[in-house]
Amino acid sequence: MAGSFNAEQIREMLRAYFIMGSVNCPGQPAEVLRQAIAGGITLFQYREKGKGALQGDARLELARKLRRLCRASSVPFIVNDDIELALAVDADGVHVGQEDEPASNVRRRIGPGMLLGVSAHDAEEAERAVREGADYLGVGPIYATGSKEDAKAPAGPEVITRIREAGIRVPIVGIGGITAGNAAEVVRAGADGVSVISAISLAANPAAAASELLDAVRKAIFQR
Ligand code: TPS
Repeated sequence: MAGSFNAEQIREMLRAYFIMGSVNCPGQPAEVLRQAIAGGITLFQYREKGKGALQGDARLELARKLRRLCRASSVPFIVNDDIELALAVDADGVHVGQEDEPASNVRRRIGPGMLLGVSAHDAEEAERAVREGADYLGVGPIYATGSKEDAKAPAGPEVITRIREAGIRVPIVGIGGITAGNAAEVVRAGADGVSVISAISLAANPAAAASELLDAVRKAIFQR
């Protein structure tokens, strides 16, 4: 468990979780993030991955810039799959997938105070992640996604219901093809919030997209 945040705070952070790197943005990443923050995102993950991803100094420089934007608005900042980078920019946490460094190693390296998120595709992976120190799970892809090259087949919101039925109570965010239009069914299946790349990064108006997403999630949680 991350020392700095309790489970209730983490659930609140997961309501509208935006993920992005330079590859996901048609324009300036910092401008997209600035607008997403204005629209009310509750958590941000810097994910510099895929074809054309920045390396070295450019990667560190963009991480620093986005980290600064988040800090100025008190939006917690997570780094995807790069512990050194997370430590270098004083991130609030790290997110890793099943093919990345094992969660137990990551927990050892980041200590108890930083958030650890782990991707899980079923109850077995979810249980192991929690045992190894995950504070929250990213479950998906729920729907078809064009933002992850090695994504598995869409599992539908039912995968979250099955994980809940297995007795797993940690904070969960659904991910993969989620929009303001289908976010409610993900929350009804048992998620605390939703995580998106393209629904915000490719929106003509990222602020409006973020705000609509947050609204849809809050309404669904209120009605649950
Ligand atoms: C919290 N992941 C699964 S599907 C996907 C990603 C990046 C693409 C979504 O894009 N859970 C968390 N962070 C992660 N990085 C993953 C899972 C892995 P779109 O919303 O455009 O479909």
